[in-house]
Amino acid sequence: METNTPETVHLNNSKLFKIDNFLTEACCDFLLDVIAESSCNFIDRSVTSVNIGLDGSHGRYDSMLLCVETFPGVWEKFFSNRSINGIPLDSVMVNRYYSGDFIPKHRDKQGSIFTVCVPLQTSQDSLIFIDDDEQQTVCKDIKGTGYGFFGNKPIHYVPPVQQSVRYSLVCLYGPNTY
Ligand SMILES: O=C(O)CCC(=O)C(=O)O
Ligand SMILES: [Fe+2]
Repeated sequence: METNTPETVHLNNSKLFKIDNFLTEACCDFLLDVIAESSCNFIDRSVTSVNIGLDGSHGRYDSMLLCVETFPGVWEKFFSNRSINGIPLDSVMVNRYYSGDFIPKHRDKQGSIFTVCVPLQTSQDSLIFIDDDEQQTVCKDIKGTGYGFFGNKPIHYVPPVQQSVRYSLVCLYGPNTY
């Protein structure tokens, strides 16, 4: 984000929140170019650092770490000095899903305080949250919109992706243990 301004969110009961224009379209396009040039940095999450589902199943997607150490210029331009409710942005995982890739229903394992997921394209694909009453909140992919949650309790999943490729950022606020 060009302005690098801190952000404030108000938590509802389900601890989910939405941030419109978390990243501008131009920023998403810039990041898509960076990602296209960094293809060799992605790891296969079906075999390494597997995001194991509640039922023990494995998802299928790739990811790449974007942080001050790995991409200092990009970090400085778009991510440094960002915070939510005073908690600083620590690092960003870039997720890549090819058609049919998915993440099963899971709770995140990392210990971040806030997590904001940001699709880098608009499409029919989505991120879905499930609350304690089995109610689903479908977050359709809207380029640059942030879908956030507090803590690592919310159950969520990415249904099999329909696009030929889907990119999303997983922005982690607060000290992390991956
Ligand atoms: O790609 C997304 O929208 C969500 C990713 C996710 O839940 C995760 O990486 O744990
Ligand atoms: Fe997750």
